[in-house]
Amino acid sequence: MKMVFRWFGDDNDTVTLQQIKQIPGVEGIAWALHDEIAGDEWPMDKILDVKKKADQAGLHIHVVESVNIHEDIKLGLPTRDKYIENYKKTIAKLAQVGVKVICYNFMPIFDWLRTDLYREASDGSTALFYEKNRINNLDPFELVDQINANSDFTMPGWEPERLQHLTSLFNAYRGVTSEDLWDHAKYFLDEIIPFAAEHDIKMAIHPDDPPWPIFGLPRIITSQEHIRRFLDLHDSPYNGLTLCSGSLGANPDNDVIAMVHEFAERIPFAHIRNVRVFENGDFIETSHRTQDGTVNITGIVQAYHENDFTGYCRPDHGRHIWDEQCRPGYGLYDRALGIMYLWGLWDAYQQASSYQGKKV
Ligand code: CS2
Ligand code: MN
Repeated sequence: MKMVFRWFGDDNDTVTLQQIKQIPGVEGIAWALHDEIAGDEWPMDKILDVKKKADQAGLHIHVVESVNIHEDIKLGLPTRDKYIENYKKTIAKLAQVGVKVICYNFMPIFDWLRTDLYREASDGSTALFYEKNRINNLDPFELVDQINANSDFTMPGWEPERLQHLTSLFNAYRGVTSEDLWDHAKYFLDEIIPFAAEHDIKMAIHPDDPPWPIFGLPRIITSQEHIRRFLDLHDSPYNGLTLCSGSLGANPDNDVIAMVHEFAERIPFAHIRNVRVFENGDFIETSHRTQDGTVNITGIVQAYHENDFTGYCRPDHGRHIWDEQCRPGYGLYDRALGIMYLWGLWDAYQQASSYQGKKV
């Protein structure tokens, strides 16, 4: 298991590369050019700038999260070919600087969705929270205004330039069904996966967060069955999965341990984090510890270990603790604690298997 840490760049993150380097066992960053608009070809000078900074800090840049997909590709519009060409050009450039994995998602309009960025727990910490009933009754425009008013950062998936076109985006999706989305995903994969394979870059689809349709928009990467279908759309080791335990864990019907076992060969990137799901369907992000949420993190790490997982892993989100002022979900402290929990579990399984004479 190779540990990485998400980094949003010099101007867009409170966490520094040096701090990241000081977390035990972290060898690289999961990064992106966050000011590039989905569909545009990434400029080489900006890619090299990130590489230079990471090199200086002693961290690698093997994992990109995310190269976002233009809505026209998800909508299956004729203009998609132009954006797919740009995507390929970006892949070719990333291959040149040693990138191995590209994480991306296929969610219409919105990326992750929460109703509250700073929900306070009884211990005074705050965390991302999702109130199911409120979403069911909420006008998406209101939510976009609230999210952007409450964050000092540009948040991936919530870029103001993109969301100012919200009305036309909603109109464009009118009548687009989940089966259409499957067709459009297949078209994308058939174009991109052979190209990525030639460049030895594994594409790693991130599940939908939360894993169910929102605001009448279809969502398809939501369950074990759907992930199987997605991986079968184009059967290649380069059509891979970012298995995010927190996104999928928001639906208690999802058995993430079973997914690790079934898809192990196709997981170049693991996101490991916990959530607590309540009876009414609300959920809050918690510490990584198994007992603190409803996702069995211990069992998940065990499953990765049993499958001799050699892919990249990151702690995904964290709470905001010890008065840290940071991007919502992306503070230093709780994610660093999460990493130490993951290493603790991993090393214990490693030790136990070596004791039993198994290969370590
Ligand atoms: C991430 C997602 O910050 C987050 O919630 O887990 O934004 C993730 O990076 C994307 O969905 C992957 O494309
Ligand atoms: Mn994730």
